[in-house]
Amino acid sequence: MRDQLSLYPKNNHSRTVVSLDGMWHFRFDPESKGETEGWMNHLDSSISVPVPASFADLFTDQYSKNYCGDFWYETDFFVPAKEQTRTQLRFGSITHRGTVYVNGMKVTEHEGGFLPVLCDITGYIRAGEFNHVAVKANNELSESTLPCGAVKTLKNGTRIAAPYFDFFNYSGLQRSVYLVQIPEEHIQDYSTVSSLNGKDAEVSYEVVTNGNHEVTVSLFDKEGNRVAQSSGKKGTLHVKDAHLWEVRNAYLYDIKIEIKDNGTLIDEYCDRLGIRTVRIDGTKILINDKPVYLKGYGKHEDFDIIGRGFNWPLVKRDFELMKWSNANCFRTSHYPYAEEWYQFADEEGFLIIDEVPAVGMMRSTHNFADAGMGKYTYFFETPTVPTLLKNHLQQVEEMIERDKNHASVFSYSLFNEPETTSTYSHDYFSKIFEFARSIDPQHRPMTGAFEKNSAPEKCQCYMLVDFMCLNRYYGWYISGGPDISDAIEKFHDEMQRWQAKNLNKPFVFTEFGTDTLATEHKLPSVMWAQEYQNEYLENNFKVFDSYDFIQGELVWNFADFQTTEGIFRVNGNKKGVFTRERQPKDAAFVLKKRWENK
Ligand code: BDP
Repeated sequence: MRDQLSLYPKNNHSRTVVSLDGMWHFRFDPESKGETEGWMNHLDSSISVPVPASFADLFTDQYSKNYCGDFWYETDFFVPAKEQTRTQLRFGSITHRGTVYVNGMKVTEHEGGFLPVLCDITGYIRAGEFNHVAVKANNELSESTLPCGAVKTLKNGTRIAAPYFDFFNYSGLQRSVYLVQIPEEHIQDYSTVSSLNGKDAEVSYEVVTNGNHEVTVSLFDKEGNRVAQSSGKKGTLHVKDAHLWEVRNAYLYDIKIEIKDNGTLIDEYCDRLGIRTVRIDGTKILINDKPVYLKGYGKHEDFDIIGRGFNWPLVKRDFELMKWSNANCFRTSHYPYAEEWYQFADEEGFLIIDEVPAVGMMRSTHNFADAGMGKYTYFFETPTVPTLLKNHLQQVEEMIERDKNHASVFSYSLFNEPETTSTYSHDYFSKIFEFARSIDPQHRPMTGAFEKNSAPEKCQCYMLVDFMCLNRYYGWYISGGPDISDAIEKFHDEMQRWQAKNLNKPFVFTEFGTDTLATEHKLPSVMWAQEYQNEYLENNFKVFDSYDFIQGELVWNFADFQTTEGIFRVNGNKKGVFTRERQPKDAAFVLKKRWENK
């Protein structure tokens, strides 16, 4: 078995982690000639760019911002000489795909831009010396890779992205890169599943190592007292009077896994562990057997200049704002985020719907508007589908592999707004759901976000999900402005049709919102003004509160974010409750008040 992605790099007695973040050399390769010209050995005429960051907003020219094709990064790194060691490079992500070369030799290739790339470089490096890493990355979109889109060639030959999704096609080395040294015999992976037994809890675990030495697993409370221990690669930790990880009241234990040879430490790995259960019971979502109503946001990894680049201060600020507004949940729309988001959510007691980058599964560059207009593009009836399915399954596997131990992750979302009205889509998604269910040790509820075309009478996929997630824009894309009273009637009409189906499943709104300019105020309200956003929200809340199977509301979006340019977007999508600079629009106070007592 290969080393798994769940082990976020950590320094300890047996492991050494060195950050390779900083300035790297960079070069666009529009003619894809880098490989034949040997750029993996040395990047001539390169410029310096920071890692982690998207490259798009670092520059002042259109060409660089919208560049679509191959591009290269390189840097030198020192490898400390150590006995009996495996050396790895771990990229938080390479967007959307990449080939990694060490000292000119190809080490690995990886498809998908939002999950880690782990390379064993032991056989490629010179220990005790400087070594060279080059990455050939590529950010083209197609209908056989995730997220879906196309590449458009302008008359002058320039290629640009044509996303079938509503966020800018940011790319590059957007997450941290680490050099990791671990012992030859080491912990490759672990997973845990908690169950409750009165006041006590049981944490069953499975550890994967590449050797036969003894494994011990211990659990420590916040004060550092060992509260449970077990040995063997599989076992159970019995925790008396367990402190549970509760929503917005997190308690984290430390789990310590050790491999020892007659008492001598070979390898260790420590992690935070929240004890909690997740269950759907009829129309209720239960965490630790208590119903929870989801309050929060669909988000993006998005900020000025850094694009989708990972940034701890931004994580901190976003959690402060979410807490201030009394939220308890967010969806990682529309791709798995950097791992640090999940670590912090574990600490802050936030629930996460973790989403795979299956977005744009309708052939349209105005997907968001077409989502409610009955458009049908035969997406799951084209020859690209087998490759798309392969990539989709791979990314579901890597996402669950990476995130399976986070207490915050209570559900996986396996799509956003695909076409779902054909038997082809049903066949496609049946395979995705069946696979996802078979690999999640915690058997979390699986879901996906449905657009309005997925109407109760037409949708062929709602039966696949454990709880329904609806993206609805009654009062924005449908009957907006002076027509808002029609919007509410239409909204009720749809909800009554769902109700009549008696699905006996929770429903969560994973998107609803209006584009709102932080500068605009008007009475009576007009679309795009802050007053309209508030009225729209209040109207939507009245609908939500009329059906007891509705168990959550995640507003679209937490903050304004960058998109492709177009007549629908004013320097990006402005549906943020907060501005892109993370300051509140008036709607933030409306939500804060509602969620205080919800
Ligand atoms: C939905 C998409 C989301 C868009 C949103 C919008 O899921 O990515 O940003 O609409 O239009 O269709 O704001």
